[in-house]
Amino acid sequence: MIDRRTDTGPFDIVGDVHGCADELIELMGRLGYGVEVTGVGEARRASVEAPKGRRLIFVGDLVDRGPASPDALRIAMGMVERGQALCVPGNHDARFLRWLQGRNPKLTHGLDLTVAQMMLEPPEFHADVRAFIEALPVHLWLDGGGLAVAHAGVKSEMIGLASNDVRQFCLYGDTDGVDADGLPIRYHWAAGYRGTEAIVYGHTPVAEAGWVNNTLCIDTGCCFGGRLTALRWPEREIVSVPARDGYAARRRAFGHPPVRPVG
Ligand SMILES: [Mn+2]
Repeated sequence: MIDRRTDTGPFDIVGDVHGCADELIELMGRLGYGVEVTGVGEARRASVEAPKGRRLIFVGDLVDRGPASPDALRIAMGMVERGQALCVPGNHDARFLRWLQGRNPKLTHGLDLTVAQMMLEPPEFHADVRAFIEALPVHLWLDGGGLAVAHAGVKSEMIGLASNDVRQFCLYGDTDGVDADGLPIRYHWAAGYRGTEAIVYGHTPVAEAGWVNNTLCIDTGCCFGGRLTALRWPEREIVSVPARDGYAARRRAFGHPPVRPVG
């Protein structure tokens, strides 16, 4: 469900986890959540005790690049199931879903690692993950309409809608073809944002989470050796923990992409 305007939170919105389960557990601890992941194989479970009244929101990209995508999924899935969290899909989750559906996406950009980790997991877990990602809303509209959460961002006029165009923007942001290295050319949609809704998103690793026109990117590149960051809402307090390792090589420098050329 995209339209959750009647849900006023408070929320703790967490950036791109990318399989960094240890850092997620540490960050959640800083936010007041107690997390325990125990058991092996089919018996492996994540249990979470949330601070009273608060819920987590994941901005997506739970998987790829990091060392423990199945545990990151386990924590998020269990919390969503118990009503402790909301979650939107990231582009990496969408590509991983294609693999779960047997559609053979290229095993690039860290999906190779996720697949290797998933091969050690039982078939029931594969089915649960597939159903989980398939059911995620493309973005969330919250807190009286004053807050939207989307993986790569969302335009003001798209909020509350779920067309293909909206879905594409929420997963990939403002893009236009690919560059010489085969990476999508991205533009800084937030630079032109004039909406009244605060938009919290991830997708683009930045060195520091900072507000731009009522938008906040909270992907601080944990899987690349940066930090895992959360925004407490409505307090607007930023909390982050450092990565314990550089799990993946950066292919571009941290920071917002260029503004789309006019014309
Ligand atoms: Mn990402």
